[in-house]
Amino acid sequence: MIKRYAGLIIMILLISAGAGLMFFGYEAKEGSEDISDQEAPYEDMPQDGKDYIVVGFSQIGAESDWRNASTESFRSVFTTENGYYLLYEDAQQKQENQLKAVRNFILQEVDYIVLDPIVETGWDTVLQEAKDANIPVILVDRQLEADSDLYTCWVGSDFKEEGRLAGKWLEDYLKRQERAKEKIRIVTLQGTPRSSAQLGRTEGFQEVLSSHKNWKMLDCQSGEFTQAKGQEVMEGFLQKYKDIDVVISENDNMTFGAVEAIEAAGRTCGPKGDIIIISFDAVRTALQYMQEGRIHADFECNPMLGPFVSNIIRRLEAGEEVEKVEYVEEQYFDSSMNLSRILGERKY
Ligand code: GYE
Repeated sequence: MIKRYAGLIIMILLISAGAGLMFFGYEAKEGSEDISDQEAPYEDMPQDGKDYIVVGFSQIGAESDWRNASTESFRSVFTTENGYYLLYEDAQQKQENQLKAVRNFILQEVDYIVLDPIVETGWDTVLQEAKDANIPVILVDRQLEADSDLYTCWVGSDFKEEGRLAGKWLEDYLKRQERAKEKIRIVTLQGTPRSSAQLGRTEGFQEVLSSHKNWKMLDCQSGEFTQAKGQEVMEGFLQKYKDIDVVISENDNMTFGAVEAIEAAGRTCGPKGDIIIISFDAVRTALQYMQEGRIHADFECNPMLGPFVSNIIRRLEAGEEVEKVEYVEEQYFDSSMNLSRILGERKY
């Protein structure tokens, strides 16, 4: 904010100096840049004298329902009514776009940078640049590998725990079905490779898998967290493997694609069908799929991180300490629950 005012004052001084030169007959040469024509740093920021907190948010993309709910959460909290001016950048699934966005935020002298890192590695240099510019970086959702001095804090989900819970759920379910000793053939639709959501969910499930000699992981392939790719990968699995007992799908949109592929191949899934489907995110449409008896269980990942980040910023503004790492609360859903009641209260 202060930086911004300093910028404005300098601009006013330069404009007045320019006007003064013209008054004394020093006209600017044709084609040379007239400072008064330069774009204001924050184009649509209301010029009402209020002291807005400028937040640059680098979002990953729009690959899933979860992601869209996340974007909506930030957009609805970081409004001018709430005292913020939001610079939003969609990286369209590319780390290079995120690096560019963060560098632009630094050039624009934002007050805070919020980053949801697509993958875990490759951030050290840009984080150092933000640190050198004294701009706090708040990480959300996915995590990254870097010296913890290079960012202020992180808030998001425990992906490894989600994977572990999914494994435990399968263990219990098979017991209840009296299939605990049977050979269980599993395939996994993984998310974006090297993203912390993919790594954590894979590792957590793997932990439980390794304690069951009769569970066999036939294949793991990335469906990039999208419905189209999830469907394509599942079609491949169905052609390659005659017997598949369980599909672990690392997000709901890949699950929608997988269910499509299974049904198109004349196979069945869900509690009354022959393939067990376990999914992650628990967005509304997935819970509807569960209600229709097409998926078994879904492990929630909370996308509503906007209010958490706003709270962090308010505390930082007040000079308070914030938690370095903050996990949000999550639950799971399965077809034994009262899904119409749950859907009635569901916000995403
Ligand atoms: O599960 C998936 C999204 O990072 C937790 O990204 C997020 C994941 C989420 O595309 O749907």
